[in-house]
Amino acid sequence: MGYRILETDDIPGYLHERGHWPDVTDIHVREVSDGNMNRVFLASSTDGTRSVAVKQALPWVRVAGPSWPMSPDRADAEARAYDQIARVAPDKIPSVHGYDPENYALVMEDMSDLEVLRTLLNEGAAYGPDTSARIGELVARLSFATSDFGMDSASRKALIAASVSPELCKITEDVVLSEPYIEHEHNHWHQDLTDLASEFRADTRLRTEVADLRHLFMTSAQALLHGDLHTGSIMVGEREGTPVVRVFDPEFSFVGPIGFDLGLYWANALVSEERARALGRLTDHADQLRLSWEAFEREFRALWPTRVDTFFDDAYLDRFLRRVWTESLGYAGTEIIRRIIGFAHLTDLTTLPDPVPASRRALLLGRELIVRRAELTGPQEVRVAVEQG
Ligand code: SR1
Ligand code: MG
Repeated sequence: MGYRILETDDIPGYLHERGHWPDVTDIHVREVSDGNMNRVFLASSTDGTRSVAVKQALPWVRVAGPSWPMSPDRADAEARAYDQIARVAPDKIPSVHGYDPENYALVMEDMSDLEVLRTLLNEGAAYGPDTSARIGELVARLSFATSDFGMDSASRKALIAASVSPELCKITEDVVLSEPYIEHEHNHWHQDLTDLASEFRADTRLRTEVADLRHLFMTSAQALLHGDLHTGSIMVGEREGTPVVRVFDPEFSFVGPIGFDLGLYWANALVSEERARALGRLTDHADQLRLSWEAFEREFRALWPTRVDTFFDDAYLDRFLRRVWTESLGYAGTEIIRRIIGFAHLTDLTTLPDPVPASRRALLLGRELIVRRAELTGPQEVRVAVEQG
């Protein structure tokens, strides 16, 4: 039949045809699309005993419409990433009930009993003791398993080839890693940030450091990434008294530098901290970068004795982790900056009564993280940079 764009009324028949739903008369569907890229529907039975989410990639960027065409192949990348993550951290992603490559549609676990982490943080909730540690563990497990430490060389080459995702990588190379530092029609910012946006465009040292991070993003095939690991790609909550953390939306997945995933998470945690500071309701924000890094490092070191290639010795592990740390800080800086003067902004800041003071602090911190990343040798040094404002 070929690719067809699904509307709300198509979902009952679609789920029935695909074998996901027995009774096509007992199904209620609502569209809950929220991210920039795709459409999402939730389907449930009247008695609430059965429910699924359907996510479909459109042939364009959802928030821009047909004027920004984009191959729906990104759904293939997402399905592949879920498959890989399920091998190492099945409890940290939604269950995937099926992928339909003809329609670029995933049928997945309904997670509407959980909350998007960004939404909770914006409402003033604390992270709690588990969230950032679980994220650090997930990045460690996925990145170790899909690196040359976790896979033999030939399988790795096959993974790299299968995970090539030129269009989605180009979005990141553009909207994260270059456009905010040049004049570009995608860029926009609060009028009271015009001085900093101009200063950043004129800052040649900053530009060269971003060029370095951009080139690393283009060339450093260290491990399979989530590729867009911000707090809007994480759901949290509790099921049967146990804390639950689920990472979703890995459509930007490809084999790239591990620090990109950690850096995106750190940036979003640091921006949520600036929101909380502006509102006078800081809770456990200051701990999150450290907790995620410590969990990442602990898990990566725990996996190290299982590496498939022992030419990589223990001293090399120390060197490798130091590099991942430094690169993560750089990517955190680029993510902060693009979220304030680039294309896609964050509700953490845009919904503040006055977004300007927090945005200024965040922009300046972002630049520090990029240009001083080699000097900031641990979480405590980053704390000093954050608090100096
Ligand atoms: C055109 S897409 C802009 C952003 O939305 C996605 O969620 C990614 O973060 C991307 O950079
Ligand atoms: Mg997304």
